[in-house]
Amino acid sequence: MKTTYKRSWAEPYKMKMVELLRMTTRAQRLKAIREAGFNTFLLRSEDVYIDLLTDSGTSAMSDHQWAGMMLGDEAYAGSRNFYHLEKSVQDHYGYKYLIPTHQGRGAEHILSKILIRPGDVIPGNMYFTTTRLHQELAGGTFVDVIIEEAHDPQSLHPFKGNVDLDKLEKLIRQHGSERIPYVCIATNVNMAGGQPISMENLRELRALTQKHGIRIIHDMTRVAENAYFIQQREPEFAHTPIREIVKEICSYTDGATMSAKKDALVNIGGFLATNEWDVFEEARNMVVVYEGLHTYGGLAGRDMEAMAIGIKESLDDNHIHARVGQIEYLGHKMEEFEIPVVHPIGGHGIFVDARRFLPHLSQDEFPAQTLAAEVYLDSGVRTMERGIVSAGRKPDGQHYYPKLELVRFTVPRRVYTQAHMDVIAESAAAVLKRRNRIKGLKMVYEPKYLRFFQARFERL
Ligand code: PM9
Repeated sequence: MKTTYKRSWAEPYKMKMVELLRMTTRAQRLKAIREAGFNTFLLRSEDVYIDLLTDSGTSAMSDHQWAGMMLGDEAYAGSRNFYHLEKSVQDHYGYKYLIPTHQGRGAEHILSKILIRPGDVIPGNMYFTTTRLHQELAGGTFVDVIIEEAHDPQSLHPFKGNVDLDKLEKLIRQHGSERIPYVCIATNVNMAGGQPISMENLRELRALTQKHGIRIIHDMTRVAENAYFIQQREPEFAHTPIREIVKEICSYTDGATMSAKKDALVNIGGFLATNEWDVFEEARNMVVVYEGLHTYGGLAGRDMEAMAIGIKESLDDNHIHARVGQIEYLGHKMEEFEIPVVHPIGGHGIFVDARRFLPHLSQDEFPAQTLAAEVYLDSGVRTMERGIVSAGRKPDGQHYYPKLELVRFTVPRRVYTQAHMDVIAESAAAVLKRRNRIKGLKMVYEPKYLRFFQARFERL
């Protein structure tokens, strides 16, 4: 779907400092990617020109956030930055109780341990790697209840993050609501290509879960980007500010896990938020075992201060319009080069369909892993595999074979320019031109958990 925008957007900030990048030759990159076992996670960042591995912890902070870092109160207990963060979460998202954690998975770990009992089922709008693993480690089974369109890279559905309510209802009938501790709802679903859930769907989901007495836990890692799509695509919200849309989204949920390294514009940090006193009390006790005291949860005071300020900045309409505008610019550029991208264009990056890009490779030859390595080799642009390697293995040891076999060109917030976007699209186009000569990979080392981070490959 081509989004038409009437006037050019531009960033609502200017640059005060720059970070110099190292340019490399193809020979240097070949050596680097071989040493990295054809896994872009194992490259040294010094060997990367434009880093689109992730939007996680890679944002540029504002001068206000940096000034906030100087106000860090590094007391072991009761830091004033904790209280500022708590107020920021309450004011902007509306959740009552806050437990800071070192990052998103810290919150997932604690929440899963508290709410999931062995044999429980956790429905969700597509899996996320760390989230599902924590659910499984707590004895639960994740069940995907996202709409079918989400698994089709070419479907133009405007809200591919929506829950299929019939699927969910069937699951509730099958297992009983007592075996479903919560429905796990991600805003702007990462693994589907940064695709939003609609407010309409959320309202219906809320009504259904309330009927059955089931909680909704919100993975709010990219909630502001989701709010942008609601504003653009649901007529009721065309004139509603992003911050109000975000607050309404959160109001339909009972608690949240957050990786603040994305939307909230910080390099480290996350939290667990809940409206339930009992859950809070248990989490507050558990956080001291795994993360740190409940008023810092593994973070320095300065990091909590940067997060409190980042949350506010992330909900500014001009910020989010420029943020997603840059992604759309890159997406349209790629479309001009006929690169098979996931549609509609998502909120945090461009997802390239590796099955269509490299149709001669079977999924067992790791097309997305191969493509990520080839793009790096071409230009030093680092991307990430989001296909069979990321999906990992089922508890019974079999591979998950996801329908989506994607390479994610993830754009950090407030970091790169439009010219960088041009270079990125041109590099993908250069690889497309010689795609017939590209051979697949075989996995030669596979770690037990979250294998995509450290697996190693060789060329076939
Ligand atoms: N997401 C990403 O690059 C970083 C690590 S996985 C490659 O997309 C969601 C929707 C995420 C996410 C991390 C986490 C975990 C939870 N939910 O990385 O632990 O996208 O802060 O958050 C990554 P942490």
